[in-house]
Amino acid sequence: MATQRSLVLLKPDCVERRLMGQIISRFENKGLTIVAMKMLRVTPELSQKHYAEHVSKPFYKSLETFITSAPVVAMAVEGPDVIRIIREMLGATNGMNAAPGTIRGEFSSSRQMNLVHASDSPESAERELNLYFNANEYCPAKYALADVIRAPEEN
Ligand code: 3AN
Repeated sequence: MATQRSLVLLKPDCVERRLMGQIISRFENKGLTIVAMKMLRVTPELSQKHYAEHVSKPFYKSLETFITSAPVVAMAVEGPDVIRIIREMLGATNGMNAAPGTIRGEFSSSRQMNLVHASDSPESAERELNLYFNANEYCPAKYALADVIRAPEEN
């Protein structure tokens, strides 16, 4: 299974609701590896780049107002098939439709305030990670317990 990296953003609602720890714990408990992390304020310019596919849509202004409204936490999360796994852990975009047990299913009842963003393809991940991180901000490491999380051939 190919090791991938995904951009995960804890959005303003996640930070303001003090849910950061609970959400990060889910990724750690799953055995995924955080290889970069920072808190920042998304600017309108960064929002327009991040949501390039949505900029011309009627809901974009509201989306930009929301994503720039409070700090976010950006993370690069690494692991085998991690892009699919994290999207499944998040659940459907609209918290009202997200399955119980998923992050949005447990914590969100909104389409906009859906707590977490994660890359939806390897191409998106590369583009999005480059928006938030420089090459020298990654801290890859082999953790002591790696061998009890997955067998070597599963990585
Ligand atoms: P996801 O966060 O699951 O990747 P995207 O990328 O389709 O979902 O949408 C990003 C954000 O854009 C959503 N969190 C939501 O706030 C907003 N959005 C997407 N589609 C709509 C829509 N039809 N109406 C209003 N807002 C939308």
